[in-house]
Amino acid sequence: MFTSVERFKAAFLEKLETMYGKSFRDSTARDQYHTLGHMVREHISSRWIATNEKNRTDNNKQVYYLSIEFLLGRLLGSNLLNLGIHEVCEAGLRDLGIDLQDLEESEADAGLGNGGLGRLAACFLDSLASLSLPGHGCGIRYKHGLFDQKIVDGYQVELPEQWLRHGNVWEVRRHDQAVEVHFWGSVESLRSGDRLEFRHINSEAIMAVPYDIPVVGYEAVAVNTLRLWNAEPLPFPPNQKNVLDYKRETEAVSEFLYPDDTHDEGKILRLKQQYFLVSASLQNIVKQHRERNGSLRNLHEKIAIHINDTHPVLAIPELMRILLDEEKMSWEDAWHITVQTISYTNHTTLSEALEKWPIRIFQPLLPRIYMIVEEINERFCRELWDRYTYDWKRIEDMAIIAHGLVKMAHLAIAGSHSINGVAHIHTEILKQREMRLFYEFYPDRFNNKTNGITHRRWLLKSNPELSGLIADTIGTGWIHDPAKLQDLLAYKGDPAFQERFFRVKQFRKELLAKRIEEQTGIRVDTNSIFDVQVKRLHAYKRQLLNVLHIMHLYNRLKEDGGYTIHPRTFIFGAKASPGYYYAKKIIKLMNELAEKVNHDPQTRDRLKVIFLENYRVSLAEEIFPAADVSEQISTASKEASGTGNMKFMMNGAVTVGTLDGANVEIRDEAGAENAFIFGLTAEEVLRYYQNGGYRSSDYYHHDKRIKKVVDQLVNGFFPNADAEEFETIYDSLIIQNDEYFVLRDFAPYVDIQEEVGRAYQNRQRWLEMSIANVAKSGYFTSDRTIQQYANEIWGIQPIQLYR
Ligand code: DL6
Repeated sequence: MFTSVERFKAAFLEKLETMYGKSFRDSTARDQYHTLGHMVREHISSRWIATNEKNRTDNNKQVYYLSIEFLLGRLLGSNLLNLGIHEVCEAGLRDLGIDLQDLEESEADAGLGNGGLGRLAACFLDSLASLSLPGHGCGIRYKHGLFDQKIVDGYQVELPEQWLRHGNVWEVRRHDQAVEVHFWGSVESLRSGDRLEFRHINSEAIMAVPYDIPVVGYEAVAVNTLRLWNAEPLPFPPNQKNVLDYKRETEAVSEFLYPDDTHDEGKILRLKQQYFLVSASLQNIVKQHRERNGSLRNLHEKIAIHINDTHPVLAIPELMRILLDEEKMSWEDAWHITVQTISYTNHTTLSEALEKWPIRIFQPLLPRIYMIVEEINERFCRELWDRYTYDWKRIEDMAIIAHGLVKMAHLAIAGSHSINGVAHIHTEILKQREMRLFYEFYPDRFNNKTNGITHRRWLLKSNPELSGLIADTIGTGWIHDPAKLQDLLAYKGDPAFQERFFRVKQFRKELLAKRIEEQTGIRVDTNSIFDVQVKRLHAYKRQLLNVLHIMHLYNRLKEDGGYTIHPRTFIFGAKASPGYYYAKKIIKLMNELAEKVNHDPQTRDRLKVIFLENYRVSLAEEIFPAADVSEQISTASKEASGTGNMKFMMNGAVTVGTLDGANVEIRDEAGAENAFIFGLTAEEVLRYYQNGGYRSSDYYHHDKRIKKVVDQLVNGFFPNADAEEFETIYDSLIIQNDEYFVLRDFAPYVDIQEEVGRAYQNRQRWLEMSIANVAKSGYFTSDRTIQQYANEIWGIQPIQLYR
């Protein structure tokens, strides 16, 4: 049905009529989107079945990527691209008077994630399938993804997200593969010969029903599976529980991503979600393995299980439970298989982000799993004792259970054969500092896998204009091998190429300007520098440094009539976690600043501040191609990697950044002359943390520019905010000594931004920098990252499928 425009049109009209029982004339854009979606999914089916069949018959090693987040965004566009049927659909729909882009926009984003960690998981799925590697995702089918953000009077308001409201064309419910997951109850022990056996009794069971989404590789050789589990009640409530209570409590397990965990009830729910994901996935994996191999003895030779951060770390005790209690293995055999099967990625060095569960919550909810964790801990501590006898402090610091808490990162390290960081500097910080004791104990387990992004979504699909220009210039080899983007270096000084490159960027800036006007009513100047910071709102990411710099520019323009700058449009997009008070204040500050600056006749031609509400994958796809400047200004040592930085680079934005996360590798790849690096290094930051010696008030008192902007937070400078509105921010800088060194890095940031402004004035020079960034961005494809995981951690091979 996709082999010619005419066949496609006929099939589309027939499908629409049979699906909706109405004529094409009466159909809505949503009907048309669903029709096309169903056609595409049916088209995928035969490859999907063939891939599964091939995996079954070859009995080759497969990886399962367990993640609490999958930030997929929209799937129609990327599926059409990967299947190579975009053109035929576009042309056929055009003949019918339909704009394919409108249909794409009627798809809700699958926003089952918060930020980088979840989007990385989605990029990895795309790369696995595109490299024909047998790898599948396992996650939760949240009814509501990350909240929808509205800005009301400058404040963030959170609305429940509703991506499933109109159904999801991509998923297939597989009720036949449902499994039970057990909570609460107690553990009974019984002796069987010389073996003590354990049974989880009087538990409360719920049902995990899988919904499968096909993951289509580029040029669709392999179709892998993303399996999302939905929590549903069993037909009869366990333990005579009230039916309605049971239904409500069960459905809550897959209702929201990251439920509020300020109280115990929320903490229990989060832990339930984690076990739900892990238990359902493992039961399923093990069942398939048994069917193919008869026993679990060779599980680690056929299956790799990857845990994305610590949320799925209960995979370790759950696999032990299955091997011990169901397979009746010895502890030693079970442990060997478990460690060889499981690998773990750490995504943060922030200590507050490292999960720790109170025993009082863990033990009653998961009694058998807790017993196993206790045993793992005991054996682990015994090993530590053998090596570090009498070094009580070290053993206490490394223990998995200590001070009433279960430390999930410690469990992950003890139970995995591979532990990786996500950028070179991040891995080094893990090895030398945050996880130093573990690195000393298990030096061979630690390794680095610098993150990547799928160039198919983030260049080919989201920036067809630039992709077209690249293809015209160096051919299409880079689509399969993005390292070939390097061939563009030969053209970076070519005036004709530069001109075309410039026009592509201008075109994308026009498109974004339209979107901005639609959303905010503000018209921005596309000859201004589009200076963009889009990412989650967090103090360490230092959106505040950017804001203070804009306030400073505004002050200078007001004070000094002779001061000139190249006009700039500062664009922000960020969601703050609902309970994160400080982050929400920064959002209010950004919006108040926008209000002030955009309406001042003295400055508004040179400065604009835009806050784009509800930042999400589909909006990101419009933003990256239009950016001139990429703001990557986290406090050095705090950002594990960043992946937005790579998306900007691939679309020709020049980085203004600290030497943090993958910025270091971006600078190395692009060349120091093609990036604007400033501020404290990670070593300097860590030295300050260790030895003290930083006094933010010194910077406040000694730099008039700083004093002015910091005072403006609380002196009535913002007419719509009362004096207390930004007190928390003021206090964080002055009273609490500025934990993230915003004031320390202020002057270097102002200087580098002046350099940016000057560099932009030299159009040729700027274009050279921008082209060099695109040319050297190939390293950051997630295909490279996934190939490294496949070779160095998982030991998986491509499946041999023929078209
Ligand atoms: O590895 C993906 C992504 C990194 O690029 C970001 O630097 C890092 O902050 C993020 N980590 C998380 C985990 N929690 N925290 N904070 O989202 O992972």
